[in-house]
Amino acid sequence: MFKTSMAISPTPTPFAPLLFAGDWRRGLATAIELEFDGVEVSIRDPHDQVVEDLKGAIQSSGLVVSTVATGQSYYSDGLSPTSFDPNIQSKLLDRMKAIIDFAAPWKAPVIIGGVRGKLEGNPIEQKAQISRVLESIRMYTEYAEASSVSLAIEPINRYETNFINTISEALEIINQVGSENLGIISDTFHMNIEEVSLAESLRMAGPWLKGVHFVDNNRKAAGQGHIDFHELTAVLSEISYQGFIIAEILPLPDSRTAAKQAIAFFRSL
Ligand code: LER
Ligand code: MN
Repeated sequence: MFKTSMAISPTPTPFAPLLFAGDWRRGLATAIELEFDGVEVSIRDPHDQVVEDLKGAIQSSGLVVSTVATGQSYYSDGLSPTSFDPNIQSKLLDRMKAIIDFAAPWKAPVIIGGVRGKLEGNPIEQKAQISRVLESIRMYTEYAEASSVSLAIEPINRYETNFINTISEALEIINQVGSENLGIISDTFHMNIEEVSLAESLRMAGPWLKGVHFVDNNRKAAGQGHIDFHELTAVLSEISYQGFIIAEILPLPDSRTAAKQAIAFFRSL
C-alpha cells in the first residue's frame, strides 16, 4: 500500500487540476474525513497569511504535506527562472526559499513543474534560458539542503510547455545540475501523452522518483479513464518506491466526489 495524498490550493487559481481551490478548510477536512495520509499544497505566494494558516492547520491535523507545488508563480504571476529580468529572478528565489521553508517540517519535495515556464526565441536565446534555469535550480537545491528538502522536476506535456516533456529529459537536466537533492515527480496524465511506455519510464525514474501524480488520461481521478494503474503500482513496488501517490485531479463533477473517487481507487490498488 502506498501513502495517499490529494492536491489542494489555499487560493483560487486558473490552474485547474486542484481540489477545493480557495477553500482549504473544506479541502483539509475532506482529506481527514476520507483518510488520505497527506495533502499536496499548491502555493502561489508563500508570504500570504492564508499559507501560514494552512500550515498551522495541517500541523495539528495529523496529516502530512506530501509535496509542495509551485506552478502558480508562473501561471498567475509570470515568474519563471527562464527570465532574463533580475527582478523576476530574485522575486522567484525569495518565493522558492519561503516555499522550501514551508515544506521543511515534513521534508516534503518541492516541485519544479509549471514554474519553469517555456523556452522562447531563437536557439541561442533558448540556450541562455536553459542556463538560467540550471543556475536557479542549483540555488534552490543549495538552499533546500540545509533542511533536507528535495526539489523535484516534473515533466509536463508538450501542450503546456516545450521545456522538459519526458522523464529522460528530466534525468538529463538532473545530470547537468549535479545536486544530490534533485529528483523527479512523474505525472501519469503527462506521461500518457509523452512517453513510449509509462511502465518503462517509471522504471527509468527509479531512485530519482520523489512523487507520483496518479491521475487518469482525462485528468480525472485515477480509475475514471483508461490508464492501467495496476501495471504502474507493480512497477512502483518493483523500484521500492516509498513516496506518495497523489490525486492532482480536476474537481469533476465536484471536488468532494472527485476526492472520494480517487481514494476509493487508491485503496483498490
Ligand atoms: C502540475 O503538477 C501539472 O501536472 C501540470 O499540468 C502543470 O501545468
Ligand atoms: Mn502534475
